[in-house]
Amino acid sequence: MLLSLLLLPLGLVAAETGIDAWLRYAPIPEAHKYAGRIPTQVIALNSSDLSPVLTGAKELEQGISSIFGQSCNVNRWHGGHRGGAQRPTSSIVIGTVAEYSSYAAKDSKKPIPKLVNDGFYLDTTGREVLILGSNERGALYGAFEYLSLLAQGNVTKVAYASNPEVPIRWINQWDNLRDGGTHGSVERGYGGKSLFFWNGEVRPDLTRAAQYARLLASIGINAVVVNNVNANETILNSTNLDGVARIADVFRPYGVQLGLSLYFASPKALGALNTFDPLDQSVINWWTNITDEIYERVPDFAGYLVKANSEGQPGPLTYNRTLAQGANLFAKALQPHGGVCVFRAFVYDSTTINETVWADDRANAAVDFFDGLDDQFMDNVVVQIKYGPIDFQVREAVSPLFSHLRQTATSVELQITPEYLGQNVHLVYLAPLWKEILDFDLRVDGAPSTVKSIVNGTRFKNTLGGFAGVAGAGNNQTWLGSHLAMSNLYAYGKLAWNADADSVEMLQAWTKLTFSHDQKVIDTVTSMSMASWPAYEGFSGNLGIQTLTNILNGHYGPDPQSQENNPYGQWYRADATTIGMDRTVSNGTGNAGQYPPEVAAAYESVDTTPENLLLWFHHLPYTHVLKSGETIIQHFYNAHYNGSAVSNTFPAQWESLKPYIDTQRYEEQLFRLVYAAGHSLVWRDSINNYFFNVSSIADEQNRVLNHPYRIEAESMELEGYHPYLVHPFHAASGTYAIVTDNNSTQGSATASVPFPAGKYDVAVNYYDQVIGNATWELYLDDSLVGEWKGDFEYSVGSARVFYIDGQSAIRKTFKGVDVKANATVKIVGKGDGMEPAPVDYISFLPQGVVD
Ligand code: GCV
Repeated sequence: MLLSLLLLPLGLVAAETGIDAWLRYAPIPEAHKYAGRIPTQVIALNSSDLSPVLTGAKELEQGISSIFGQSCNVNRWHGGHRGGAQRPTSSIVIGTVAEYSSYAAKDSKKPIPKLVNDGFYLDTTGREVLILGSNERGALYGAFEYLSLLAQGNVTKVAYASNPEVPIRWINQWDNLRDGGTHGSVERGYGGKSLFFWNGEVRPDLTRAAQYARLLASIGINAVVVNNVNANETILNSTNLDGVARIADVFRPYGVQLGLSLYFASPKALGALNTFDPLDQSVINWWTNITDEIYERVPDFAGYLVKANSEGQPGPLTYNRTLAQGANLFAKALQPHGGVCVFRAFVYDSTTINETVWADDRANAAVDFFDGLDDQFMDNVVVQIKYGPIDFQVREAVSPLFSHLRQTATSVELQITPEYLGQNVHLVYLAPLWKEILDFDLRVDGAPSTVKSIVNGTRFKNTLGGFAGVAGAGNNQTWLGSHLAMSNLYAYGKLAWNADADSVEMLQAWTKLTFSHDQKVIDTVTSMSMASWPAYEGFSGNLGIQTLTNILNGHYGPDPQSQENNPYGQWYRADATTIGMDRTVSNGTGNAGQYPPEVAAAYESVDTTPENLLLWFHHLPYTHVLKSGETIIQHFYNAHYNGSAVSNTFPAQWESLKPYIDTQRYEEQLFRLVYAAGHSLVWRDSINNYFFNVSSIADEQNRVLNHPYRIEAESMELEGYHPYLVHPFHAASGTYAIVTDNNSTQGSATASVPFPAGKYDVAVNYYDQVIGNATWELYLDDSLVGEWKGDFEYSVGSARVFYIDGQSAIRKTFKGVDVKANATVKIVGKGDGMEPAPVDYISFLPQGVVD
């Protein structure tokens, strides 16, 4: 310990994998200065061995020893004389408020402010530090709060109560029981395989599941739904229910309850009934029995999460029953046990909408489907609503459904795993996006009606409700695939506890806990993270047009065309002169009219619609002039240049932190940032080329399709390589790439360098598919500049990419290369498997130029 304290100021930081996330309890700078101010004993009040109170006590012991190098042993008080535990000058008392009142002597008992379920009181002002929970879980939360202060070097005297604003603070994991298939082990997860399931069953070793519960408890999460909402009925077979009970057992000491997603047709698929009609008595009995069986195994079972009649999932509509009848089927079975049925509002039917019908609109689906059902749901039903009416896009209007359900409790579904926002390969800090949603005022009945006030129950006086976060955590050491992405998980928990938490403050606390107290680290991570969502929006989809990613495959790289001309309803209706969804009542899909009158009126008119949602609500000419004076099309071009330029600043910003961050986390993050900077240029060029092609309107600054530093691969002298027309066309510079003549053969492309002698960053844009590990070599005047392999797929967990397109497009840069006059550049590629060593272009970038 002493050694590590001495080494820290020198910047010699030990390698870390990221598995401890923000719970590293790293020794704080000048820890010795705190000597005498840190308690030396924890007194755990009347706690059983598996109680969250004891977990909290042990966490305090471990944390204080690690942060300050000082022991702080746990003693357990089980009633009777309080001297049972030795009372040194300074101790921490942790327990429930009820236990505290038996423990404390009458004369020294402190008045405790009012606490709601899971709330806690932290008081460091007296001789004893008090950590008191309204319940055992609350006490654990208090322990984590105190440790977080200590780990940030904050020993100021405080006394306050902290209460969660909502009872539902859940994580949804979209974990499949089996790996393989189109979605792998964790659907939309980029951090490895499922923590819970393998080969159709619950994993024998649940060590990581317990560690996950610890991490989640530290940010106030009280339940995890462990299996995919695209559920499989076999989760309910008796082997799996035994397994599920084992997961609940490892969660319990952390106060984390377990929930399950259900396959609506299970009575038929698993129970061998000939129906799954929610009103059929045999179906009702089947669900009642299975629910009772679950509670026998998991007495504190949280409840069910149901995706029905959506994306191929069966549901009550299959039998002409309402969604409320479907939800109540489960709610009734859960009610005697105190469980909750969370029913998802993500219901749409892609077979009934058609882009050529001007009034058709997937964004209308949820309100249409839930119309007239508000007074039909049982009290233990919560309707879980994605933040926008489509699907976790880079920007969406708030879902209008929040304003329609007044008698029904609702929760907001946020996606921590950024399926449409760079899949944790790109950096995107999501708290600012979430806060825009939570703070949005729907003005129901002309009165303040923010989304946060609706889901926390204050607006419509509901007692349930809250937050669901789709986390996508997996079993690699970083949990989410990227170190910097963990700020999103942290911020999600903090916002679910208190939706007013500030994006920067959360980020900075997280940075301190995760990386370093050094101001340079805090400032740099803040600057990168706060710029990241705007940058991503800049180079993906602007003005509310959605992310413009490939929605048919991967949801990762640029592919605007994939959103049009299909029944998935993520359209933006671009033609040669106009673009955008007309969602007005007067002339469009009527979606604006799903909002309460004040908001509807604002969205109805171009002038009063916020510009960042202009094309979400309006169909306009590319030449429409924005408040900035730019036309829509010029705004697209500029935003893509600006956004990708910001992304290209991230690697150097991160590099400036090298002395402060351990090598492993530093290198792993740098790898992603460098890749993402290159990929942001792929995005930029792809989207700009596409819209230039559609609109025929040139970039005023003459950047689009004009790349003076590039040599197109298809224009080089080719041997064993041939030109390849890329689909979509805009995913290649000049629409063509080159591929080797056969998958396993070698090819070369040679050209003379038409630039003056000098120092250049030489960038090769190529494609790395998952179907092989081709190799490339780059030569200048026959001397090797560098060689590399097409093995990107092993280093990141993003969508697996089979094709030569905007998702597999990638850049390799060699910095500061000396190029002689009249040099010859040659690239040699060797195919492997089915990967034909594709190359798009080579750039010779003068120092400081990004292109
Ligand atoms: C779990 C989107 C995602 C799907 C997800 C679905 C949902 O369509 O791409 O992977 O399925 O939303 O939220 O149910």
